[in-house]
Amino acid sequence: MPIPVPSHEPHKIKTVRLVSFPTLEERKRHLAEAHFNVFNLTPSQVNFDMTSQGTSAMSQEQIAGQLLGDEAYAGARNFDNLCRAVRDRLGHTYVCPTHNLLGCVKLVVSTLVPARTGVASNARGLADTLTPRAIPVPSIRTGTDPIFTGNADLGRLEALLESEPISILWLQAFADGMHPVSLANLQAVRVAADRRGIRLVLDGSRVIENAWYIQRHESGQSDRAVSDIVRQIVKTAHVLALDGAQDPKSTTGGILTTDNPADHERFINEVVLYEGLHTYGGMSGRTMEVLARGLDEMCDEAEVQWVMRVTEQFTEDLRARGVPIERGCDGAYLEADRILPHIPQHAAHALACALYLTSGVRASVPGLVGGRHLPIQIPRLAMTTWQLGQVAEAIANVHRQSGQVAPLELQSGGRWNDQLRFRSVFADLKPYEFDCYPFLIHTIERIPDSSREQRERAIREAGYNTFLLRSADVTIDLLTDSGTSAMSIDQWAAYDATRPTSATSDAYRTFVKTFRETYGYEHIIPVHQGRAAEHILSQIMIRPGQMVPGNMYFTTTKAHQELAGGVFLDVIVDQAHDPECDFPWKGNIDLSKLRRVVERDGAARIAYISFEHCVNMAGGQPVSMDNMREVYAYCSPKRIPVFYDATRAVENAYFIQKRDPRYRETHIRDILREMMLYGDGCTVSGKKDFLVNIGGLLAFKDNAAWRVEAEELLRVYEGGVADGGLAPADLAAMARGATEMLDDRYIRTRVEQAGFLASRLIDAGVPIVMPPGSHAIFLDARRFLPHIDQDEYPAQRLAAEIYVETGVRVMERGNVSKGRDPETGRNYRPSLELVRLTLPRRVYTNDHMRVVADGIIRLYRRRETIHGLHFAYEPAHLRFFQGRFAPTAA
Ligand code: P70
Repeated sequence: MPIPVPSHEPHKIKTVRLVSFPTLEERKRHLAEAHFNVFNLTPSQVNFDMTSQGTSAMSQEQIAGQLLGDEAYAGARNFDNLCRAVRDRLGHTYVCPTHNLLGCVKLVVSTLVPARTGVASNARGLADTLTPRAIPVPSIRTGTDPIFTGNADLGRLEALLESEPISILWLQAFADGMHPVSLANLQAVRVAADRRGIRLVLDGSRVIENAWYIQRHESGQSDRAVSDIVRQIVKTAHVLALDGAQDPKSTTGGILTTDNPADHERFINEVVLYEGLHTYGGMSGRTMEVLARGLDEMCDEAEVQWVMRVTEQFTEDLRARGVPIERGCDGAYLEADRILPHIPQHAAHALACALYLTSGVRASVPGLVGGRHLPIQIPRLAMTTWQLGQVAEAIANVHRQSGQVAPLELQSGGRWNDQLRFRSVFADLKPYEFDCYPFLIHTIERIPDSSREQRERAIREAGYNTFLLRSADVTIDLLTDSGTSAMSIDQWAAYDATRPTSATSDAYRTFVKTFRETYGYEHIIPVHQGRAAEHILSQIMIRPGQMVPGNMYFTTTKAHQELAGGVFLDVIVDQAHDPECDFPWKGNIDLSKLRRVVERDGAARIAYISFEHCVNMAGGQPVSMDNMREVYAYCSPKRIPVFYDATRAVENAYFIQKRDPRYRETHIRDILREMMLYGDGCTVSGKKDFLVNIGGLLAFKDNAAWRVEAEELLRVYEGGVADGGLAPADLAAMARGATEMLDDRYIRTRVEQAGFLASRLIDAGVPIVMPPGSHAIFLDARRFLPHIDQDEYPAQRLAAEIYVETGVRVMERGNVSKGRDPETGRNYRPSLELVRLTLPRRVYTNDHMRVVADGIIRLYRRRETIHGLHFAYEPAHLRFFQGRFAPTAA
């Protein structure tokens, strides 16, 4: 059976690395300071750094391994682990650790290459390191096979072995990044080596990519797993050298492996001289651990297929745009001489400068001066196809104007590309603007795949309730956006750097300072999550019998208002209850409804206004700036406090920027400050906008008495006044998240992801709540399954069916959630019978969204085959969490 190719990443994003987008002016300054050699730019001066060595996204297991390094000088457990991984995955018995690939080269040369002998190789790059040592590196690459362009020419090899003193054969899997080798050729070279009694050394740093090529293109190999082919490749060589910063996705490190105890003995006797000791070889314990875990994971079939699919797509994209390239194992190698025929000298450097100047993308020229290619290498797993599509556009943009690219004048030279300094001018080129996620993937978490049979069993065992599924059975989890964000490495850095205390932490001070600035509110009180703030606010503000008008209820908010003796009154605009109406401000308060309440009962009967941004239960619908201003202007003189549930305030600010022309040019941070001006305080579940996994706050604009009361309750119910029951590290992560959430580019891509998913569903006629919300898409189950009566819970069944069809987990928001009327015992049958697809922040890509949409569209096409449910077990309270169901007969 041919190996399946995944249609989305077989992982989700665990942590992200933020990308800054330097302006054209900044790029000009940086480029001049770098002497027109982009090698001299730092990653913070570029947006996308197109190099694949040491830049891969690690797995969460690898990053966790960093702290498992046992940093012993001799015999570290990490080394045992590394040896085990080599035996299990590569098949070789002996491992000599090195600090990186050059360490491997050094040991091989000093043990197996006697003076005045040469190394026959298919890789030009090897000559870069061996010719300076006066070791000849005759090329045995044929270039005649249309696919396996890295194959050795056996005839030439025999002739060389006859005529010259060749001590070893050094083949590189995917020579120079562009030339794969076939298994048959590798085996033939091994036979030739054995005949002469010399070693075949294989540089397997890109063995995965080469194995994939063999699987794809060599006859008889298409059914074999990459892991299987990798072992065979390795076993064909006498010695394997491997760069830890390539396929195993470490940041550095290397290994030299063999089955020959005598060779191993030679290596470890040399390693003490050049590298370290035979059980660490110049690597830290943590690097050995990361490398070992990387070796364990690098043959994961789905991951290999995904990475190679992305590379194929990228190179095909460039070819389709007419850009002259060679397809590399990890990207596209631009043919600079063909793109810039008018620039005879240093064309690859000139192209690199033009690309950086116009777009901020860095691609640099490696090795010795003289190459004609500019490699655009894709960091493994670190970029989305959306970003790569734009990198391809940025390259095509330069290609279209290649006639205008400025030549470089050599100012000072050298033999290596990194030494060159140039003089040049800024050519008048049209820049390329990126519009994509402003982050790279830093670590990933693999997601489970499952068969339809497994999912059918899982949902039956969960009583057709998605809350009762185990996440191990879920492929894409759209249950909630609460506490599910991917934190950035800056948040992690702040988290790890926090000095803990049960008194006042530095993190608390930073937290208070940050949110004073963010909201313009004086009193900032930390709580462990949103409902804790709702509890305290309700207790200090509500006197029994008072009313709390608000823009649609939220479950926890309303529960705490009622616990305090308050009565919630819904004063949201009527449009909010109509899923088909596409009014842009469906979160607004209907002022006439509010006025009626105040005029009827008097301002003193109103505890406060409960005003939620991007109203969750209405479908993530925003409130307009005018509505906030008007409500505040009406309430303030009457001494009716206005409290925001600002949980999704930043997303609301984005809608104001997008939909209100007066705010089009206003930064999100300034829109948010104005929004908060029209309130007296807020509660926030930090698990949403703040990009953290736990946390929240309660804030008051200027009323110190409320603060004193709130802190009294905080001490009794939550924790210390300076931590609210959170670890100080969580406060640090929240403060850092609060600066990241205000990035205009981030929030746009965040909210527009919901729009992307929505538009695919809308195009296929799937009924959803209009307009699409900020944090979620809501399917209208009544229109999706009109043949199922509401008392047979269409939204509940639809949520279960989506799971069975796609492995995607979503949430019912309809008759089951609303519950029964205690008077009559009947279901409330709310007007909104919805299924919520909620989008975690920075976790899933548009490729994930595409398969979510496709699955739901498939389901929609066969909707009449779906039937209802009845309760098998119905809890008395909040039945949606624990309830169990059984299908009704067709
Ligand atoms: C969700 C989550 C939480 C939330 C909220 C708004 C607008 C307050 C809170 C509470 C989690 C959830 C909660 C209850 C039922 C289902 C799901 N919303 N205000 O998935 O904050 O959870 O931190 O205590 O959306 O929508 P917290």
